[in-house]
Amino acid sequence: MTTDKNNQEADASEEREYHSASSGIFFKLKRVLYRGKSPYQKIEIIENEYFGRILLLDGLVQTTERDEFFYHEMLVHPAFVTHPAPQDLLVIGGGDGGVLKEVLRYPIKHTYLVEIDRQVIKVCQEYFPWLSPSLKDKRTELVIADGREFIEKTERTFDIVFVDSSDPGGPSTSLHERDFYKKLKKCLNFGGVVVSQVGSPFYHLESIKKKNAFLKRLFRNVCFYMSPVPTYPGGSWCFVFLSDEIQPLKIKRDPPRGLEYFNLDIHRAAFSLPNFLKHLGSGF
Ligand code: AG3
Repeated sequence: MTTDKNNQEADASEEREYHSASSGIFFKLKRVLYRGKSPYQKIEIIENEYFGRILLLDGLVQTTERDEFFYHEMLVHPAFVTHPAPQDLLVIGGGDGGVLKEVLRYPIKHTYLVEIDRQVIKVCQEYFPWLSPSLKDKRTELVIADGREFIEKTERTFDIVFVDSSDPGGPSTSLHERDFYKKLKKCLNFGGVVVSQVGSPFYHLESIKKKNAFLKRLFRNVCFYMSPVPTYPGGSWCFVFLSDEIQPLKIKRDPPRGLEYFNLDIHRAAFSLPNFLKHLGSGF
């Protein structure tokens, strides 16, 4: 039996994210690099022996040094290998710079990064310096704003939009709603694509089903795909590829060299869904 003292020690030396009321993931703390509160959320950067540096927002794991490539490569490259000539890009969220790092591997003209929380950008520049050079690239235009308000106001249109939100509940809530996608659609060029993270296919299935229901009314092609992300709930993550014109299995180009996870076999396989998700989406 554990004593109260042991429990206290365990709490102080670990960071935990609960995935359900009775299960989750824990990280032994090697060091706490930053703990703070912005007007939007609690921001933490910790160091763990195995995963290296870890960013948590409101206690939810966003990025780890060791496994960030699964998520960032799988959010970005499927749209790039299927869009014929993406030039104007928009990234909503993604203040750690990981999505931009992948986007800027391609010869694009311009990308916005629209992040609501300037403190996330600031601490990630300090503690994840290998992700953030992309923020200083001359093709990048940084905007500190709410993603939904930005798309409501902008007169620009885009070839690909990446929605790198956190879970619904905190400042990302509006990025999971129908109204946001309806407005986003108006910002797309002909042949435009939107890719969003939509959560764990295991823990967040109900929310994925709800999204599917309204997305199918907005876009002709609603194509869910999956990838492992070892530190996210369930270890496997779900994304959605949305377009009226582009089909994700019609591949137009090779990915850049030097990726750690994504290749064209992975691309094709990622769109094969398990039986409990197979009925979702449309347009293949
Ligand atoms: N955005 C998706 C994070 C979702 C994680 N959810 C969780 N741990 N419950 C990641 C941002 C990385 N650029």
